[in-house]
Amino acid sequence: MGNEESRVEVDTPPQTLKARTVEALAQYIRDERAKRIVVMTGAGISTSAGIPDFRSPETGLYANLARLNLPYAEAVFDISYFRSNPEPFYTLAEELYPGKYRPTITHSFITLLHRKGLLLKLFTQNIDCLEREAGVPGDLIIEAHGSFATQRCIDCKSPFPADLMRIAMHSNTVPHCLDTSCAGLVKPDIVFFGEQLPSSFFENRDLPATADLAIVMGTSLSVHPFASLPQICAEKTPRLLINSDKVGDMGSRPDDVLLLEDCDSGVRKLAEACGWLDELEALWAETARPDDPPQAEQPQTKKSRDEILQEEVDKLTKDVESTLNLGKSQHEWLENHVDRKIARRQEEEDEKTVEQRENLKPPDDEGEKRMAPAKEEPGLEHVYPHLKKPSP
Ligand code: CNA
Repeated sequence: MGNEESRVEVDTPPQTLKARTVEALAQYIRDERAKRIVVMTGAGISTSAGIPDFRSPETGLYANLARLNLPYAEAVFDISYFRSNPEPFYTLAEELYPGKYRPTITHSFITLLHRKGLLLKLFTQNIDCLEREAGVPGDLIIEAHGSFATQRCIDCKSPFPADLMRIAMHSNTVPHCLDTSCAGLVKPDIVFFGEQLPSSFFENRDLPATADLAIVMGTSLSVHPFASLPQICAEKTPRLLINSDKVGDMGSRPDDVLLLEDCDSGVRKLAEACGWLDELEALWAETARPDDPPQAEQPQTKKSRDEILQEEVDKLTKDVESTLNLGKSQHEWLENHVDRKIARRQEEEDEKTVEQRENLKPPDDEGEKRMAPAKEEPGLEHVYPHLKKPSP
């Protein structure tokens, strides 16, 4: 992982900041010119809490789920696949279920922005609810990909009680609709590929245009429509990226600042430059729980972030393997069966979509769905045309 402040690749000098540096950005904040900050986050802000992201090579969940013979790694969040085989999702869900993890200092940094009256909105793709646990008020959070807060039957859409859901999660069983005439599968209101995003996303998606600073952290900016949010900011609005690598169009504007490093160290740098570091550390200390190892002892474990993540991923992988518990031949049968079923359903849907398009009016924003990003491994592109990489 790099630990560098990267220069942007544009020749135009910054228009709003004095320079494309954290110090210049901190000066902008100290001068009270950033009073409406939008923050956009993804799985990378929670990896230091012990929750693996999707796409980091080696430690990401996709890299590890791929070896489980799922037809393709994203199938675990694919609604069609879930209908046929919900167990892999439930195994993952049990791991991600709120209550197990402590928020990171990056989450606390967002809380600090709120306490200072500077947070306009937090757009998160995360489903772990750690922002809430860190103290960011719910009305300032747009959970673009939903959350574990509520759940319902995927067929009749009846809500399912939270206490029964908790029991199902902890006992590793797949819950079904309480209406016995339906008995459909129950799923937390997490947005799967192919499902619509919550209306709150569409109601607030233009907000970044009114922001005076955008902070993008821990996301590969590869899942649409979330990925286009930073582009909604006005051209002169400074945008800060704190991420292991450069993503999206970040770095292409004159007032973009890139901190290509760990989120936690990045927010500490920014907080220090703003003169807030002690306050931030104190705020984060409030999130410690009695059973967390004392902070002084943490370095003695001598485990790197990657080692901790790898252990977490190995455990998850084992759990999924044992939950699936299918013989090879059963597995092949299931995959073929599911593939054929998905293909048939998709063909029917494609026919309908073509018919609708031919009739027709342009797609409306409200209908926008969470799009699976193009993927590397061979898979179901023939079934899901939207998974195909755009030709160069
Ligand atoms: P992603 O595609 O896995 O990308 C994560 C990005 O963060 C990558 O660019 C990594 O290089 C970077 N990264 C990872 N760790 C760090 C770190 N410590 N410091 C700096 N950068 C880091 O994840 P996205 O959020 O972009 O993808 C969207 C998916 C992931 C959403 O739909 C989420 O629901 C889903 N997800 C959420 C969680 C969670 O809730 N914690 C966990 C795993 C996946």
